[in-house]
Amino acid sequence: MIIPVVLLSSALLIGVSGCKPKNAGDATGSDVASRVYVPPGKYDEFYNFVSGGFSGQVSVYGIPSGRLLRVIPVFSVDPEKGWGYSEETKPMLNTSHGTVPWDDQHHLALSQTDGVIDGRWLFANANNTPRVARIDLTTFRTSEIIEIPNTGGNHSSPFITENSEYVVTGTRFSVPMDFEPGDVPIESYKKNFKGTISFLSVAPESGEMNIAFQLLLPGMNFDLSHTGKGPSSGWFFFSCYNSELAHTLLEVNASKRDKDYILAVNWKKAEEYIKAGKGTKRPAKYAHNVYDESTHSATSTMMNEVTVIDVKDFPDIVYMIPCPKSPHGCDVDPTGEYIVGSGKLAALIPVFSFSKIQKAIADKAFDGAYEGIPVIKYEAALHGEVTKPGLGPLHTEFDDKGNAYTTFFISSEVVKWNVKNLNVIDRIPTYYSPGHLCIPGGDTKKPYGKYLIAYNKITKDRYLPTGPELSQSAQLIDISGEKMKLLADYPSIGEPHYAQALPADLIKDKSVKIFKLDDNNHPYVTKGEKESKVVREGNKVHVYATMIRSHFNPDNIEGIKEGDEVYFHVTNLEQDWDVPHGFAIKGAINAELLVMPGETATFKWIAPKPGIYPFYCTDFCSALHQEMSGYIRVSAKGSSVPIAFSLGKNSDPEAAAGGTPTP
Ligand code: K7E
Ligand code: CUA
Repeated sequence: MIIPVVLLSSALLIGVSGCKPKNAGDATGSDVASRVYVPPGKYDEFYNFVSGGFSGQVSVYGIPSGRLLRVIPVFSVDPEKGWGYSEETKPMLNTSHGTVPWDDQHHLALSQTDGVIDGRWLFANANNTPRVARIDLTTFRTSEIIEIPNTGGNHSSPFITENSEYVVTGTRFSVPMDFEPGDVPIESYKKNFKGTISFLSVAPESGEMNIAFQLLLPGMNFDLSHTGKGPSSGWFFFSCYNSELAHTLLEVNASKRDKDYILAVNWKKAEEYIKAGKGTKRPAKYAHNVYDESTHSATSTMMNEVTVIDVKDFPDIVYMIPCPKSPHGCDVDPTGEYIVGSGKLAALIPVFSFSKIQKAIADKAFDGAYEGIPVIKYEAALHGEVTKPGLGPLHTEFDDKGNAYTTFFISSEVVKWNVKNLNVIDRIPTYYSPGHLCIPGGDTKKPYGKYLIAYNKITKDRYLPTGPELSQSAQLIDISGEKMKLLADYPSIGEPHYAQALPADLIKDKSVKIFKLDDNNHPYVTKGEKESKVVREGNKVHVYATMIRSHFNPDNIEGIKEGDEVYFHVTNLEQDWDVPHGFAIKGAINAELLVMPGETATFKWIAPKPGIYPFYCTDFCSALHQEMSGYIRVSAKGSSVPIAFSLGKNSDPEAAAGGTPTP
């Protein structure tokens, strides 16, 4: 039995709990606990990378246990890890608008080789201030963030081609282009607002991204996309809504037409035009931020040009395929032949055939044009429709046996259907209103069809109440048999949208354990305690400090004057796995630093009013962690207290044991 969420919530309001779906008790079945139980000391089978939505971060879970392994800071500052607070990481959040400390993170794409997840990088989008990040899967840290110009909301992003040639993004909001006047009446939408799709090249070795080219399109809203593969290699598919080109009350005005579109892009063709010099260079301002593992520091470069192709002038790059009612998910099956469009308001799911699309293009089976782009006849592109699948289809992933799994937001369920014959095979309720779902490898040539995770938007009665806000809920579903089986519920960080997963064996042994101190090329590194020092340069003071269990060197610092700009460059000398040290100063208008073994990080501090300021290590690093601390003396501006720094130079000379006293 399927309960629309509206009914369900009203039932909850009047205290009726007896209308839960009949099989809600499934997850308590006797063998279920053992399916998700990962005994102490054992590893999970899959890494699951989950978008953080309005948290701006990416979280990493183990599957099947549902254990949270790590939160990777990406687009939002993270005081826990000093992300965006240390001098080294501040440039990562730079944009053409200045420092942006937050974003909304929806989609993730793992790098691929020949259409199969290769375990090198994870790409993530920032929806609000358009950006794409690359996370290195050896360090589990963000290595690069690039801003996307001529874009109003980077939602249809990032999606990746089969050999990671390009990370592809599409704008959610059409906007006037950056190289044209922006101060135009909103009413002039149809004339002045344009949509764009961007192709970011990914360097094969380093993974470094660059905006290779952008396609200029009519002012629609691009929603989601996926790459072609196998036979559809070289093509990319985007769902579009607001073909009405409305600019107000989109809820009504962008839902008028019976059909919107899937945009089929022949990116190989576009690439040819670019190589032949057919693109136009346009001014654009966007930040390209790169974190260097050798200097443990990021740099931000402001870029000033982008190459664009107006598809009006190159009509064989793009084609439109009508798709019922505000399509959201746009998913390509593992064979690359079938493209699934999920109309949020549609009562069926259309499945398009790539070979039919090709035939339709060859035969010119067009139904006129949309803003100059040929529209392929719906029937000519259609493989078939899944009829009566459920209400509010959003997203589809695939298993390794020819089945598709679609989430239904309104009817709160996941529905399994056969891609070839389009018959519904099974359905399972979710709690409640799922958005995306994830099957490890479920959008690649090689799905690992064992588990499915549904990311639910509404949690209501699933967990102990925690005030007005409940954590969003993930649900792990066993898809190894004919029938789906609910295995577990677990809370998630932020609001997950898309997620990706890969077999743990693919990357777990490549995970970095320490940074080699010898390879640390940070300009302010201190490679041994003897090199610790404090250097004044005008009103700037550089503290070259070290950390090792369980002291700082130096730990007594004097001669700092009110208003000085003090930079604490702290190097963690440890060369052991899992021994970070932290750094915090009383009253500092900053977050802590959390410094990994072999790494240097910098804490900027404007010396406040005269007095004594304790600092300490924030990460419990040894039995004597509580002793890992120090004092800074701040003197008045005109004071003659000289710079002095020491470790172990106690006031009672008898008690001064060990350390490296410095005059
Ligand atoms: Cu459906 Cu932003 Cu991919 Cu959310 S989106 S659910
Ligand atoms: Cu170092 Cu606690």
